[in-house]
Amino acid sequence: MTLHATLLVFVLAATGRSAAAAPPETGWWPADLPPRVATPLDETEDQRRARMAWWREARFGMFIHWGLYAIPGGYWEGRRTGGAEWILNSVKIHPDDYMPLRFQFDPVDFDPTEWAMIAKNAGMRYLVVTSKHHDGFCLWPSEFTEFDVDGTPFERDVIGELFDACRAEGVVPCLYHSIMDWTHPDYLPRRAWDDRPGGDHERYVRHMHRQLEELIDRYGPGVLWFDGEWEGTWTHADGQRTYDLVRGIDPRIIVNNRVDTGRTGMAGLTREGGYRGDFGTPEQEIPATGLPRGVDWETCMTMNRSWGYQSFDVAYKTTSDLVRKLVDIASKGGNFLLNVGPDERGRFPAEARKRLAGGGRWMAMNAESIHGTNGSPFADLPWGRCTRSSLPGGGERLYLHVFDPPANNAIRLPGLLTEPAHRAAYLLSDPGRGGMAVERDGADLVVSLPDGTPLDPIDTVLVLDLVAPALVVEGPSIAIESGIFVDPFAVAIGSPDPSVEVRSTTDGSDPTFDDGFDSDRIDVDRTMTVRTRCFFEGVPVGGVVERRYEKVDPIAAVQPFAIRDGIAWRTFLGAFESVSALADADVESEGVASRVDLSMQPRDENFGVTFTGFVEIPSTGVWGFSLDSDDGSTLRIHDSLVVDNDGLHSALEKSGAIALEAGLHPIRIDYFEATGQDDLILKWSRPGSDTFVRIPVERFKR
Ligand code: FHN
Repeated sequence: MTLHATLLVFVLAATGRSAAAAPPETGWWPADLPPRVATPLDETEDQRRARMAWWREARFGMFIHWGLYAIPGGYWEGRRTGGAEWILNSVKIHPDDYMPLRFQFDPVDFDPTEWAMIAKNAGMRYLVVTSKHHDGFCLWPSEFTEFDVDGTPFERDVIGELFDACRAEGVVPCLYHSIMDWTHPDYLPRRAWDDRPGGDHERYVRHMHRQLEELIDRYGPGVLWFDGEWEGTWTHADGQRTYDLVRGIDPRIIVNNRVDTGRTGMAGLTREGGYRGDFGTPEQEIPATGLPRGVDWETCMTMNRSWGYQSFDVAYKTTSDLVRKLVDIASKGGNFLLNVGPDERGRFPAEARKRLAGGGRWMAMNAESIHGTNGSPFADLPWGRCTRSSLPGGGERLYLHVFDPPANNAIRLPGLLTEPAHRAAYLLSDPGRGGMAVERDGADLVVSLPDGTPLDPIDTVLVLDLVAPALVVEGPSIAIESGIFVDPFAVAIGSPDPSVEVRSTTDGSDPTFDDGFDSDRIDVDRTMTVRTRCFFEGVPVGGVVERRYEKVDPIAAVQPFAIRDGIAWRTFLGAFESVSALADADVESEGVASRVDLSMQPRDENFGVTFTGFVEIPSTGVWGFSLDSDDGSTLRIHDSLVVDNDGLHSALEKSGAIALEAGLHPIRIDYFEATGQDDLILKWSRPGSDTFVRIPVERFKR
């Protein structure tokens, strides 16, 4: 250890702080994980791949929500209030009444080694612990606040000790850090019942940045998991500079997308537009299949219903359900961050320990089918899931996760054209048990489960090696989605592989190998339904893919008497749940804007805005429009509802299309915001393009 590090360790030891001085990178990093790699902010795709490699390989981590809120544990002043880690906000507790909780923080049973070992034995390769949650209490001795562990009877450096223990167990230690801070004197917005004066956003950001530097320099987290980015004071610019600061301090670090403001609500993925963040963060939900390949994402989830400890929250998911969620997520190429909320004494709840132990037993035999795997090549498997990993020599290993064995014990792999490397598959948990026959049935491969195969009621994993990466035929590719058109066009039909032929019809009938035509392009000059299918050696493979194209006449432009630049707006106040409610609301204010945005919003929450005017269409054709909004919004052109994105929801983008003549067309946008983050972005796409861009200001008229 260098002299500097020795001195630092000495200083930390003298102050009762953990010896988790700037951690030595060598000697503790798990040998079976790719190394941490430092890359520049303008990293290449290869550099990004290297930096993300260990995290992608890990697939499974432990989330820990722990802090002062474990002391009340959902009770306040003798009453069961719920709220868990949100209790200050849920019960409207004044910070002056909440912050003294620190004098009760004395988790005498806190055993960081036990926590780290439980995570390791559960098959979790990384651990994300709350350094600071929304209540502002810091689980490490910070130079920049008194509201930290130093101010408690406990006084130990929780983060430092836990990081040391994780490293000793080969679990990568990481930090959750809340942007929102209900007790810091500079954080804005204040809670409505918090009458403390002052507050300064810029000063708060500087404070937060100083603490981030302190945390990274002292503990070296693998991931910084930001949260609480949704209040209006935190901006895209704040997200950008915070991400750049963090990656500048430690160029190896991985940062989630909640550092910035581009997260699409609880669905968690990052919208277009250069928002920072290395991975999406779906919360309490698992994305459906079909996420774009190469998108990094991690679902975070509670075992019961609470992130922070609540003794009465006993609604735990079963071990089987949790394991199958892990498998489902891995089969879609994502990571699973599973939460534990320790109690006020520093103990994991017994029900959580049981599930972690149960999941650990499954992982002890099947971890190879999770760690280091990639998503399934199949869209849907009725009997379970599939994960896969590369084999030396160019082959590929499929892990067939059998949740519900078919009655005939035939594990069918639809459309899998790649040949098996051996004529047998085997149980991952018992390779020596002898092979399971693998036969080709047309374009499918079928693995036969022998009677008496010992099945795991949670998930039986079979291994099937292929001679090359799996080629699976789901169906042909059709270049243009269904829709309306004005002028005739040609649509390209693609086969997934030269060995697979395509047959199509345009009269709505099912294509067969003999009577469908095999053109790789279809001229669409009238309203028609294109139905197409793949055939392998004359046998149908995958399903029929259908697209409907409707020929329409463009709507004529209007000739208003007088035209001026800009678009008119009116605002409304109220707790709306749909844009239709605006019709009954009184106008609060009105004016003219240069474009559709929220520059005129009367307040942060519970308001509506209506825009009316004209949009100038440059050329005749089918124009796409999209609304990206939180909460609901609609777009009408003439009297047609072109985009319906109404309802209470987090950031969500929806689109529609309409055929228009070049010229002016009347538009109306209705929007409402209930509570939380707000957003309204109107875009359009030109005929023949599927790229949506903001409408140029000069195109708005009134
Ligand atoms: O408000 C937090 C909540 O307390 C918890 O930390 C979750 C975990 O991702 N995130 C926020 C809710 O979306």
